[in-house]
Amino acid sequence: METGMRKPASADVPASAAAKGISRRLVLVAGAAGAGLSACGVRSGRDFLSTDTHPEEYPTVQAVKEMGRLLNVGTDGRLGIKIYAGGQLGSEQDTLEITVFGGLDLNRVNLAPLNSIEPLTTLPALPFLFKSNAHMRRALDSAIGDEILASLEPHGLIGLCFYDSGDRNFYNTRRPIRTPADMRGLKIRVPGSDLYVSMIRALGADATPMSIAEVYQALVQGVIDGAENNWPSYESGRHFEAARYYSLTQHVIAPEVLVMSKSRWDKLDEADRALVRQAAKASVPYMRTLWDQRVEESRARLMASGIEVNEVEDKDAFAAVMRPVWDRYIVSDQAQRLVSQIEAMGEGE
Ligand code: GTR
Repeated sequence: METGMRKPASADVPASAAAKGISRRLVLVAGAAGAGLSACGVRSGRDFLSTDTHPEEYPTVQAVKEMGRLLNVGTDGRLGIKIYAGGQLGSEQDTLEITVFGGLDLNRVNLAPLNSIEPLTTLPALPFLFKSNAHMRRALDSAIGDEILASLEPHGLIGLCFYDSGDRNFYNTRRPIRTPADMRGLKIRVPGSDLYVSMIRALGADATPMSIAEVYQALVQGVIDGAENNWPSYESGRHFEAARYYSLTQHVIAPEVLVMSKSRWDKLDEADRALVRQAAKASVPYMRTLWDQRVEESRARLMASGIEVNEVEDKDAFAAVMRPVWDRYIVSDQAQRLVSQIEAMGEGE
């Protein structure tokens, strides 16, 4: 989970970054990266700098670590990855900006913060599009996934691979959610994405976009009533301590994505680009194994903690209310074709 709140701007922070609330630490790391220095100031030139909002032991962080190991082995130590985990460099939105202008080389984010940058990234998060995790994996392992990854390049990002994020479920401090009507009037945190705002509004609830780092405090203080996320994030952000009702709506099954700064990519030769792509792809099955284990472990620990979990008998009722938002986000022939291909593909496995 992201740890600190944003630090106040200081004299060390360039005015443009300060205006955007980008942390001083991030600016320092970005400066070091630009100068080809490692985080401790020793010239290394070999480590790609990467960031993740999740803590060290989370499967996304471990997967990028594995990618770094593979790069290291494949290049006799010439290439590697240094990861700043735990959101220490700031929110996904802020670190993405830094990645685009080359201050960070790699960034593991959810698709949500990319939604405002590239419309095709909203497609995998359309409510009730994927029927299961297997369906999502099949679609994103195919040419459909490659097309969505490639759509990031004009925005200064190279999409390297997708990682799992399981299914997102609603949780809140007030009541179990069994029918869409139970959502009415609740204040629900969403990531900074219009699609998520639309979904929540369709349910008659109030959408409050905020960074995941702020959710725990907002729940405790009653600024929001709830949020939505997968089992591991609900657990690792300690959101379950404040919001005890976890309701299995499974409304979104969207992946995480690993991106590289295009400005860094452009400086690599063809052989190194191929190595980076291969190592990223090779980290995907590794991540999936860790992910499946982590979901089970988180679920077991959470159940033992005494939260109230409920199955949702009639998911079609949620789909009926939430699916109409699709029309607002399927805004090109390309998007329509990709969605039709995903639907026609079936679940597989
Ligand atoms: C998690 C995801 C994070 C972050 C978070 C959120 O599932 O792994 O990258 O996007 O959701 O809701 O902000």
